[in-house]
Amino acid sequence: MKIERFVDSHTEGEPTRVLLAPDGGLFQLTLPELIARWSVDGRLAIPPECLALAANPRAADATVCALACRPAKPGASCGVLYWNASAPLGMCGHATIGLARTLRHIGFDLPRRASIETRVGDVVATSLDDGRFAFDNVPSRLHAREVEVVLAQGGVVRGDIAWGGNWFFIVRHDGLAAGGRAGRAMRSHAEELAYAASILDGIRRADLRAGPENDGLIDHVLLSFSPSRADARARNFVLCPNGTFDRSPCGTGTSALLASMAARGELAAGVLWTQESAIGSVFEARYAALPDGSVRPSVSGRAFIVAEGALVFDALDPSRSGSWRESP
Ligand code: PYC
Repeated sequence: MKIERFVDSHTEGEPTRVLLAPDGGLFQLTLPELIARWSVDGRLAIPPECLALAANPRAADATVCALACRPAKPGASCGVLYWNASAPLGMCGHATIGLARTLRHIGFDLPRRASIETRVGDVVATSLDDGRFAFDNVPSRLHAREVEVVLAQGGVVRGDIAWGGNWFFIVRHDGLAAGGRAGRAMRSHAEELAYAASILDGIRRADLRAGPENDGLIDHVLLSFSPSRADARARNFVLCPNGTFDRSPCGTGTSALLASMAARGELAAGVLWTQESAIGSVFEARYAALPDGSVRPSVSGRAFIVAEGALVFDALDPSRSGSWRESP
């Protein structure tokens, strides 16, 4: 499978690299075929040279790759596999908005409401009249409340574990939870990154797992703060599995937060939630309640194309397929 063509975009500040077949269209494999091809002992493992497409020196280290492939089911527009520099993602909200924007950009016949297959379920991307895109996410749910994580430097944090297409550990500093503490504003990116990383480290040391989806791997930490914008309800800082933070308000993280707030009775179905990101961009979100107690979030935002072209693999480049390697 030759990966050659790409289109880069950002969604509310967070980069997406859509990977396309050499003819500039979808890869002819379906998502199940791609997953079978890239699985080792039943586990999906993105080949190192593909992980490298989402990392320095080929890409900003926050980049999420989206490999667009042929749909497996009738009625779907395409399948997509998401990964960042370290591992596959389940769903990716900002990248779904980036993918929809990119498919429009390349002239793909994308219906106004397009069903897109991801490895954790189908989502629906909608083109909005004002140029934004929205996606109806996979069912999202609260898994556990007020779980304690012990930090290596001492102290304990309490958070909710929720699914929004990835597993999130959510720590609330927004002051909105009933009976909770007063909110605080986000500090510097470096301070929140260190704080979130210490929480993820505590989760890993305790081998804390969530529900069955994605093998229960809790690989994202969402810190929720008081907003800096008058039009937002809260601001988040989301640590991703590769150690970077999400510059967008994180579509799957916003979904997990909505599921948690819904279960806690803090946000009613259909009510608009405006989520500010670590850099001050916003997503709008709301949810519909599902009969099994989970929720279906719908999240919207803007994406912008920033580059398109062909990847070049120079035989003399020590970094052509990932980390620095001297050529023999
Ligand atoms: O928007 O869902 C998202 C996301 C996950 C990781 C980075 N962005």
